[in-house]
Amino acid sequence: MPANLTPQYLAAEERYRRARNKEEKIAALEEMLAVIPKHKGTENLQAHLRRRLSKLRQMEEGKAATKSADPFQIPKEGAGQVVLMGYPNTGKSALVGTLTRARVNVAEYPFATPLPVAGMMNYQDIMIQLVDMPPVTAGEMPRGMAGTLRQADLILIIIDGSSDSCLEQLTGCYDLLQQRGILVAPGEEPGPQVKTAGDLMAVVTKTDLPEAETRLELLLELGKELYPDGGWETVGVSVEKPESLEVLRERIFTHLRVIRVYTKIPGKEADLSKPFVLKDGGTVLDLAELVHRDFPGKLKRARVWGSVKFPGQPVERDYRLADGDIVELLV
Ligand SMILES: Nc1nc2c(ncn2[C@@H]2O[C@H](COP(=O)(O)OP(=O)(O)O)[C@@H](O)[C@H]2O)c(=O)[nH]1
Ligand SMILES: [Mg+2]
Repeated sequence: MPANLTPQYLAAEERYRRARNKEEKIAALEEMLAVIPKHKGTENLQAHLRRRLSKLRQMEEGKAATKSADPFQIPKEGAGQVVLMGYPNTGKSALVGTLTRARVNVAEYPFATPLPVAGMMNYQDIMIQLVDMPPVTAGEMPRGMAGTLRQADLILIIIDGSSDSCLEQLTGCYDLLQQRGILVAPGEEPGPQVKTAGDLMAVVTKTDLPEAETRLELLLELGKELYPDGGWETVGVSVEKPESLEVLRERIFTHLRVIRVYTKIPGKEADLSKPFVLKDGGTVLDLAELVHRDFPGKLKRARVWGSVKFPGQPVERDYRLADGDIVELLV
């Protein structure tokens, strides 16, 4: 076993072990190769990983030609999966195309997006997955789409701020979410896999066009009427206004309710380039579990910099971490 494997490497290796399919295995191996410390002691391991990767890639290429998977089942990647929902021509593809590098089709005609397209959006030091979707219309959504919405970490209802039918667009999407049991009714307890208003955001697009700001106000009011207890957040955005896109990125991150935690090896500086992403409320033990499945059993002590009183303070396994914490795991 070569020395000096970092928590980043071990975490990638753990993802490889837990991979449910070849696609995930390939992604994990690529990451292992990217973060493995490059020195003599790891040369054999690097060569071994490269061989394994090329074998898997060959198998995948063979498979792709014969089998097509369900396009509405999008494997989750990154810190969270955000699925867009909206009427035709509301600007869904333009948003995903601007915020990610996904190759989407932006068009002035409706139904230009026949199938979901996923892309990764940068937010500070993490990546968030955005999924462009085919449109919904009054009372209807494409087959398979309800499943995609149900498993999303966050749903964005996209409303065209330049359109006089923007209020119908919001009620139309809201009704669909209710009818399909995706969104809990106001005042009711959410069941498993049912979204609450906090898992939803209304995004009013094309705010560079006339009267979009006025419509934004109306949509805010309508949101409160439809969903009196708390409601969802409504934000305006335009692909022509970069500052509005920055706000949207930040609001999406906040809504995902995750924290970023950095690990450090005793006696070394923390690696601040690649955080581990935990659910809000995640503990030291959750972090250890994410780094490597053998870690929780071996974990002796942990020290934290950030959310504690003094830097490097020892903490218990059930200590709740905060966004930006640096953690030293001692085994
Ligand atoms: N002025 C303006 N036009 C936009 C904006 N976003 C999208 N559009 C235009 O709206 C039309 C529909 O956009 P598209 O992203 O294809 O909508 P989709 O059907 O919801 O995916 C295209 O002609 C886009 O160029 C925006 O922020 N400002
Ligand atoms: Mg589209």
